[in-house]
Amino acid sequence: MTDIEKYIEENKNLINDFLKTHFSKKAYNKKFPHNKFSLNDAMLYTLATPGKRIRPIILLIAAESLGFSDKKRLIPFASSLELIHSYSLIHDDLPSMDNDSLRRGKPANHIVFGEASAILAGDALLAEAFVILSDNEYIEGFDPKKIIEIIRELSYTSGAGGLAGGQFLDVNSFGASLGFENIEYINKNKTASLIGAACAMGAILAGGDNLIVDNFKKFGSCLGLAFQTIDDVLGITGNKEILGKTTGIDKTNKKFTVVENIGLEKTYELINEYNEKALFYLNKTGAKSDALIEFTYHLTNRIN
Ligand code: GRG
Repeated sequence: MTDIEKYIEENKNLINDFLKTHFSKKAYNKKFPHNKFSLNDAMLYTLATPGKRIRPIILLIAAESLGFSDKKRLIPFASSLELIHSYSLIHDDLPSMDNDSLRRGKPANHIVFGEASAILAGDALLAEAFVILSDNEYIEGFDPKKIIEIIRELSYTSGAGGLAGGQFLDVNSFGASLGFENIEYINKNKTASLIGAACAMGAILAGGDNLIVDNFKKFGSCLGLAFQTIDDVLGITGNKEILGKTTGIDKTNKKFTVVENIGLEKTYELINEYNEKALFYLNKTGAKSDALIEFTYHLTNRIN
């Protein structure tokens, strides 16, 4: 295992432990005798299934690269990103969106719980992320202004200015042959914005000034563009068992990704360009960036 793989593994466990403990303290498991499952079951079905946890991990590395060493205090904020991400995956798989039946190697949320419950599980995860970000126990000792800043960052990114805005254009473009710039615009919003927010939140919590936060956000956004582009490549060349999700779904949905637009060879060049741009902005943050550089290359070489 490389150093970054060890780091990811250790921190993944901290995030998973936090999520388990947080939800065990909550009373979202109310069900009537005729109910087979609670809302808590539907939320945790997707949230607790092993994912790569890259968004929380990147918040941790960003904060640590600016010298914030009390990692335990960052874990709730980092984990809130995973709730937003899991909600977006649940909604993304719905019949009215990507209509996919496999996620993280298991039947998608709506296949198990039904469409209405899956929508509500997604909604509840979205809201719970902000319950975590404003929880007295977790915010203790942080400057309240910083907490408001991270809440603004994550709420803006989750809404029209990020995930929902990008997804709106995406699902309303099935069958349309979009040019490169429009595809990149969608990717920037639906995927890269959350990775940018993760970096910005880490920098804010570590006390970075506006310029540092802005450069971290740009670093994350470029990294996120590379991440989505790799996802599109894996959607064509990847292995369904390793990916844990359906391959070829974009083709089924008549969704034209960067790969159809510029071809596979140029797509690999584009991924390198995004990474170079990411590292350019990272350099401008002045942070101790070794782990983030390693993380960037780790993501580029991913197979799932
Ligand atoms: C407001 C109704 C409404 C929807 C929310 C659904 C949505 C907006 C946005 C979805 C955007 C989306 C799902 C983008 C795909 C991003 C992506 C590459 C997901 C895969 O992420 P990984 O590889 O997955 O990190 P794991 O399973 O490892 O966590």
